[in-house]
Amino acid sequence: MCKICGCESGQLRIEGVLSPAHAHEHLHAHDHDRTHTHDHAHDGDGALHFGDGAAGASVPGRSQARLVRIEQDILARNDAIAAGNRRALTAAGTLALNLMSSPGAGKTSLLVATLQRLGDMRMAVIEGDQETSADAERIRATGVAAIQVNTGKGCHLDAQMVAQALDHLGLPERGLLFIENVGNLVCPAGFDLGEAHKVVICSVTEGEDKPLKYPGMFAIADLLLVSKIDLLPHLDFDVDRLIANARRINPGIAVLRVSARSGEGMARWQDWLRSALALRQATE
Ligand SMILES: Nc1nc2c(ncn2[C@@H]2O[C@H](COP(=O)(O)OP(=O)(O)OP(=O)(O)O)[C@@H](O)[C@H]2O)c(=O)[nH]1
Ligand SMILES: [Mg+2]
Repeated sequence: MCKICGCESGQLRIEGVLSPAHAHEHLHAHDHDRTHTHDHAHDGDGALHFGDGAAGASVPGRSQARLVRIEQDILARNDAIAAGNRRALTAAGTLALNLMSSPGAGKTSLLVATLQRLGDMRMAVIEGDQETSADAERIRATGVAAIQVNTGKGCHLDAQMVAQALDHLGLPERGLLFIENVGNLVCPAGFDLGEAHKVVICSVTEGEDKPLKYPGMFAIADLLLVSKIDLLPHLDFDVDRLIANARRINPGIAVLRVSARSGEGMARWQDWLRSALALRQATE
């Protein structure tokens, strides 16, 4: 059970080249100061299966006060692990971005187009979805390393999942780490992963009102990518109204308009990424 949003978090699976079936619980103490606990089982097909771990089992019937305390504990624990991730990423000079959107807004398509254009940079991708490795396979087809995290019934990535994924993926030193969160405009906003920037992607087919209806996501994002702008000639969508609504929630949010399909806006997005990475390295 996800204590924050009430969705069920079932078995977590992180793919990779792993040892045969066994299950254990352990504490990782990393030399780069990331420390976390988890329980997981490696299965025969190389996938890594995780139990509820930090979240624990569901607690139906407990008092509201206790639920609030559990939520606070989970978020505090998540924040501590996220801080460890952030320290490791900073030490490696890696710029990590947490890409969030509703399902199908174009996160993976945008990533594929981005990776193809930034071939000179060190990059890696963590893909979050409830099921399938389809998005990680799309990323790997570009030649960039990717690992798929399947959250089962869970609706968001958390910091521990990212820490564990990085154990298998490795950090792209002095490069870019893209984390594609589970498609969901609500719950991913609540979980710090240790990223440098949160990026919200909103496609032009979703309606200009999304920032007002889902303010939490737009409030915490540093950058709004308005995606699929090649479709605008076929729609009534008013991009300026979307941006005005986003800035009612978050006056400082940066905005870029992009199309993975036509390539429009991709140069500015690449510039934004290169500048953010340069800034990160200048402040190391
Ligand atoms: N016209 C147009 N279609 C796009 C664009 N980007 C993505 N799509 C289409 O939108 C659909 C969803 O794209 P994905 O990239 O899989 O979206 P996603 O956000 O990664 O989806 P989830 O991971 O399932 O949440 C696909 O049919 C894409 O072909 C774009 O720039 N223009
Ligand atoms: Mg995707």
